[in-house]
Amino acid sequence: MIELFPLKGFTIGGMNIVKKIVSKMANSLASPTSVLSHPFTVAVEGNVGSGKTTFLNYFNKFDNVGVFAEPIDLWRNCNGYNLLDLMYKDPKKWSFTFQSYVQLTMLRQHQKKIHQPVKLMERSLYSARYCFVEKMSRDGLMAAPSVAVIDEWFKYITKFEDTKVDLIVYLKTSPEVAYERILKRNRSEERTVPFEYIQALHDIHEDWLCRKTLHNCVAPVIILNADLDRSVIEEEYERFGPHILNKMPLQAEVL
Ligand code: TTP
Ligand code: MG
Repeated sequence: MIELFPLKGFTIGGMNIVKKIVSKMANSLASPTSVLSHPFTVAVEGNVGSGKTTFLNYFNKFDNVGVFAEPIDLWRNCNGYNLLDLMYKDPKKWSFTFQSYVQLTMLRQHQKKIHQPVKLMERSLYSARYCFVEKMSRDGLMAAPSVAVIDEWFKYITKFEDTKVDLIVYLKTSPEVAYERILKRNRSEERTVPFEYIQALHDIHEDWLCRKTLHNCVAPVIILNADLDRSVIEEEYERFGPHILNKMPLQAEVL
């Protein structure tokens, strides 16, 4: 330890007590392993194409925020298999496999430890279950026994692991805008996604996060107008910045 200033202290049983305390404090401040057990955790939710990644990129510049983008690269390459592509090509066959892997990789995101006091995640275990598995189940693309297995894992994980979300930021888009963005970015796996799918996912997000009629809304929700163009969207982010960075408690009117 670097001696910042000379300390005399006093001695008990051959130990200089003041030096010992200062040394402990300095070590705990400098230690690269000083992680927080539960950072203020913000899940960024919203339809496919709502701009979650753009939102995360904006908040990445703050020193006190740890940002976790969705593990889509893993979904595209699970031991050489593109599960996202398989799921869109043959959803009846692959939805369960895909959603099982989504659930595992999202759990890992929840478990990741950080040094910053705020953790910003693109999606969560919750939207995977409450929006996507929900949709696949409604459409008969995932059979009831498969949904039951996903649910058993979901219940076990959320009971025994720290998957707590403290705030949800809902990037609300109209389905038309989300669909236009999906077409524009042209992700190869998403080429066959019809507008009706995006419309239905929108309704499910709305039921879950706005109307609160579907499943369990696990945290307070901030709703942003994510239809806004990229050129002005940062103003919308900044409006809610203090809440997202946990610097201002939420007032009822923004919920
Ligand atoms: P999103 O999780 O919505 O991510 P995105 O990058 O498309 O969103 P944004 O533009 O707002 O950044 O979806 C990624 C892809 O994965 C999309 O094709 C939908 C699919 N998906 C599922 O099928 N099941 C799931 O559980 C999740 C989380 C995504
Ligand atoms: Mg994204």
